[in-house]
Amino acid sequence: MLDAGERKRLKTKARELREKIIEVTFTCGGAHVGGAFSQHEILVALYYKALKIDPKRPAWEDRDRFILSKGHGGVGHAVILGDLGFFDPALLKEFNKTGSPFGMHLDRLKVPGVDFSTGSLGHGLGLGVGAALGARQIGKPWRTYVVMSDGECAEGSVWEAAMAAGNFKTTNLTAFVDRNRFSLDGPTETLMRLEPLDKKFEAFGWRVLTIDGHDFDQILDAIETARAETERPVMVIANTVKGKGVDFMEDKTAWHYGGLDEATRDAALASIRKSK
Ligand SMILES: Cc1ncc(C[n+]2csc(CCOP(=O)(O)OP(=O)(O)O)c2C)c(N)n1
Repeated sequence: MLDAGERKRLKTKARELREKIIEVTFTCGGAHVGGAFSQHEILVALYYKALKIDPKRPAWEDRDRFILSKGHGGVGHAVILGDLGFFDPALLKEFNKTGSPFGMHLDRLKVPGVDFSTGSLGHGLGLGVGAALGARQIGKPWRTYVVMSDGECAEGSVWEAAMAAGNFKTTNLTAFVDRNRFSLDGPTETLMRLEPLDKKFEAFGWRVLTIDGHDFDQILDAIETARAETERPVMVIANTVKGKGVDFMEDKTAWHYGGLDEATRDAALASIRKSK
């Protein structure tokens, strides 16, 4: 349980970063803003509270590893890395522009703080299992965190990785599903039914926690529970809202990817500023 001051610090930071995501989406002409907002509190909780990282030493060997398997959420990840000082955040003016270090999906060879290049869905969990097994093999203390999307769970490779994690009992791996219930072009349950998602991961050998993915207390409790688990890897099914924080984007498939003109940008910023 967070104390009130810490909870407020994280909420204020989350709001400030949402505004920055809107600004970058405006200047770059369009981004995957819906999924960036649904994953947002999970990333803020990890980066501003849980991860053992050092922005001055992005290649520090013992750092925790983070994999944004839903690489299209890169706009949200980049804004956080810039804010933490992995690079000069002024560079984000060039986000997704020709010649800039930032593509829509972040490249680990170009963006300090990115451990794994992602974008092709379905690969992050397998990378995470590898990083976790690697730590075990060479006796390293880092933990590995993976954030997947729900639409991504339609990829067969997710289940191959899930089976391996259960089999090898990778307790140094914690994964999240950003369960916003929407994929690119509609609800997951219409396109490719996932439910009962918790039972599926359990059957593959995971301990499953289901939480409100916008509640910092629940996210950080889940991370703590996962750290203490000694038998199974932990999958956190985080119930979220696509487009969370901007009233006209919430639960709207049309805002999976979108561009903003000045009026829409201002309306989005106004909505974020009045959100609690
Ligand atoms: C292998 C692969 N197929 C297709 C795509 C194109 N694509 C980008 S985002 C997306 C789906 C987005 O829905 P979801 O995975 O649930 O993400 P979220 O709602 O969290 O943004 C797809 C199919 C991709 N990036 N990778």
